[in-house]
Amino acid sequence: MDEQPTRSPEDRSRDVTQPLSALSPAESLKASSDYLRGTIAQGLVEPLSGAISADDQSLLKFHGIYQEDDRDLRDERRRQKLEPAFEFLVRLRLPGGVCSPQQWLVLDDLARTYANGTLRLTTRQTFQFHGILKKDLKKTIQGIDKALLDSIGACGDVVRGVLCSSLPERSRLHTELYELAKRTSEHFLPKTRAYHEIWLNETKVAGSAAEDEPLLGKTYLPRKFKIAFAAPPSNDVDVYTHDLGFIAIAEEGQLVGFDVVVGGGMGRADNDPTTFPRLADPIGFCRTDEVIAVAEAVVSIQRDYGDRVTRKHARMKYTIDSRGVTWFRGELERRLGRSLEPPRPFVFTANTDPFGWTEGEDGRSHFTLFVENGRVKGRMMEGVRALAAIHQGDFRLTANQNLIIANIPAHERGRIQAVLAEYGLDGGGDSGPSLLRRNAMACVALPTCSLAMAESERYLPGFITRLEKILVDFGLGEVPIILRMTGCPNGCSRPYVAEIGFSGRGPGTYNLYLGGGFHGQRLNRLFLENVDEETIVATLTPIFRRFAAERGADEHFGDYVIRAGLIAPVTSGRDFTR
Ligand code: SRM
Ligand code: SF4
Repeated sequence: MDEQPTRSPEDRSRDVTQPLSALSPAESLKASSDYLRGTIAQGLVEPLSGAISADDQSLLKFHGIYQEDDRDLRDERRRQKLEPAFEFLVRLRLPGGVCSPQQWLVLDDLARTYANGTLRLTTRQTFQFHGILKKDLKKTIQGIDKALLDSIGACGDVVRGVLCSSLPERSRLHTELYELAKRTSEHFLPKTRAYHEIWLNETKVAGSAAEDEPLLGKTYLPRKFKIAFAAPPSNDVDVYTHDLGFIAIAEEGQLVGFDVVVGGGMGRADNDPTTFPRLADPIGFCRTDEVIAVAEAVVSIQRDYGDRVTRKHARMKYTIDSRGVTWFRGELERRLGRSLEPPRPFVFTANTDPFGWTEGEDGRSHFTLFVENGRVKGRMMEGVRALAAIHQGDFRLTANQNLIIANIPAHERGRIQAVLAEYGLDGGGDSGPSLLRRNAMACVALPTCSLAMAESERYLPGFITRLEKILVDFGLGEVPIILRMTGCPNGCSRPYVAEIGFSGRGPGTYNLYLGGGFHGQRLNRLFLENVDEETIVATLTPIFRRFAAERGADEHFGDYVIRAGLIAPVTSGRDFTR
């Protein structure tokens, strides 16, 4: 583990110089929480309700847990004068998305025993359990701990799980990036023992008032903070949507360092132009051994300058938007004590996953399994369980909600293929689902997400069936088009970089966005507001027809709608709301 980061006396003084009363209520809650303990332990054993208090719900997020309720049952329970069907989501911290087959088997057991019998692979390369009751939360976390995994800092105002390109065919580079993602994640882990005390029965050490968060202090960060490592030509982590991104630069096959990009994010609110998605800006190049120092300096700037008064303005993208990239670079260089070299050239070609079999440089094989919207359930869940029982490599979750059965020794490939075939999971190649479906993503939304305004995960598969037919009729079945959907404007499936994006507005209605960059390099723009499926299909059909007739060689759909004058390109975050 890296040395504990420290704050300078100047940084530490920030804890006391800002009067908490002037800040958002979330700040006082964090400050008075005794380093994220609150009254969570008491709330867990309170027998009269399946819920816990509102303040503890906010603190629970730092432990990787959200309180939700089954929204399908809301009306009926209200009629019966019952409290909502409260349940909890547990999100693991899994840097780089890698786990062992043994860990998979434990998680599969936990999903069947305490959750809703499914595993959800998220857009940030980790697992979520849905539907856990309050009484089973502790047992679930203890089960996760037994598998040498945890959910610390998977949510909350901290550095979240760190992403890393999945790179099935580039074994050496993946090893290097994965190690860095893990180190970076560990470096920023909260230091409080609250998680161990509450969930794992660790005894609080007497006099632990001396406990401290050396880097972040007791108010942690103003808001969530996301980091990703990408390896061109693959942008499978959508690096520009991150607060901080590291883009691997290789020379003569060797990793020499990273281009650093800062200030990305997707979240926005409807009818509030002060909120907008934003893509990260390049600010320089750093050597591989400088990654942690750069990350720490960037995080410390956001700690000190992020907006702690207005929470919806608290992400680092707004800090950079308000103060400017030049200011940010200057502040970063001041904290680093040196100038950053200019960014180096690289090329991204796609943000999707290569499906089916690939072979790594070391001769090991990898199979990328398409998991529709990340939901592992039913026959697929049985199949992956059977794979986990014999697999000698590891599992790799992708940021596109898919699963790689990775590092299969040559002599084992036949056995793995046989299990894939037995469970009908071998259709990752050309015979499988359409390109549109394989490259699409939907966020969770209903029935668990408390912020959802429309369906997403449950709705997208059927909607895609409708679009697939239209695309095939126009001869576009083999043209990759990136389509993403969410049930609200928060952007959990990163819809604002999709060529076709949807965000839910209400039951059965969505905003339609067009013109995103094929490999995540350009935001899309609002094309139609608050429309239903019939309107969307009636709108997209003639656009697809024109695309088929007028498409340039290898032209992508997002580029075409701009060239054809159907929509103006978005050039900055603020421009998104224009
Ligand atoms: Fe998200 C909140 C699900 C990736 C932006 N997100 C939520 C919550 C926890 C709802 C809540 O606060 O009560 C959702 C839980 C629903 C459920 O029942 O599972 C939720 N987010 C997800 C996941 C599971 C979607 C998925 O289909 O995979 C993803 C879990 C990622 C993980 O493993 O950590 C997920 N969320 C994202 C991403 C994509 C990314 O990070 O690459 C984004 C956009 C990028 C960004 O952060 O800007 C994202 N989620 C949000 C936001 C808006 C943040 C903002 O800056 O405004 C919220 C709302 C909030 O934080 O207040 C949110
Ligand atoms: Fe929930 Fe909205 Fe995120 Fe979808 S985008 S999971 S509806 S918060």
